[in-house]
Amino acid sequence: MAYRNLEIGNRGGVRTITVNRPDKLNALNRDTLNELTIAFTQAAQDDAVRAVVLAGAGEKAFVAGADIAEMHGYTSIQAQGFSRAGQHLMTTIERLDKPVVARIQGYALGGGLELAMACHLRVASDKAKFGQPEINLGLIPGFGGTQRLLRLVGRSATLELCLTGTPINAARAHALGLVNQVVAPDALDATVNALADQLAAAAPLAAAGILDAVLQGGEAGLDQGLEFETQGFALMFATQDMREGTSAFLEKRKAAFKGQ
Ligand code: CO8
Repeated sequence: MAYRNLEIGNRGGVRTITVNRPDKLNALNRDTLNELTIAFTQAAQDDAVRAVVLAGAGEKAFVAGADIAEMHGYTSIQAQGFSRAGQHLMTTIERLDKPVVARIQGYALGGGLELAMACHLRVASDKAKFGQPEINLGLIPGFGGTQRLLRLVGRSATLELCLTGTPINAARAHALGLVNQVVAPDALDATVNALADQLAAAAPLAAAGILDAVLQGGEAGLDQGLEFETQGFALMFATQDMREGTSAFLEKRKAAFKGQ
């Protein structure tokens, strides 16, 4: 399908989805939200895709938030629909059964930070900036920011970011556990590509099982989460990949996983 606001690339088992509105710092308007939802749904359905990289076009921003110009005229009902569409997208990304890496080179603000937080891993340039500036617009985060930020960095930092609206730099984001890696801008692509390649080469059903146990199990109580893990662990013994992985270890060779 042809997208107006996205660019799609494929490299081996890695699909790259790039938000492509650099003149608006990749702000998320309704069309872009819809296109992203379609692109991630297609990535989920395509067996050739083993890992996804989500990026923003241009040097300045990953995504500078929801499109303020579009939101400005919304009624409450339209805002509700917009928020729901955003939440649906974020949940679609988070529940993808293949790993998703956010490549963050500049601003990740508001809906942009929420989008990055819906991804499973985040790699940032040391020039990146992270924030929930909605309060400066008389708003609160609406694409899951209050909830995913809370789960990633805890209550104290979440309240600081949301109540002050002041962005933090990449070093602080790393110290808080908001991003997995921070690298120099000219090392960003190589780092993201190496990570995505590693994820794409891993056993796909095991990756799906880990995502499920951590994300779904993590929302349940400990006993329920551990039971989730036991069920997922046992399920792996029905896969060819588990036989292949353990055989390869015993035969001292590299495993070739097929996702079966
Ligand atoms: N929406 C729309 N346009 C934007 C946005 C945005 N979020 N961010 C930047 N742009 C546009 C600017 O308007 C400008 O367009 P133009 O050239 O036509 O005037 C262009 O991008 C370049 O931006 P600047 O000239 O402002 O670039 P600067 O380098 O001077 O500043 C900043 C960069 C600091 C990132 C600045 O652009 C900025 O503060 N942007 C807004 C950041 C923000 O507040 N984001 C949060 C938005 S609210 C949100 O995300 C809520 C999500 C949940 C919604 C739930 C729905 C109910």
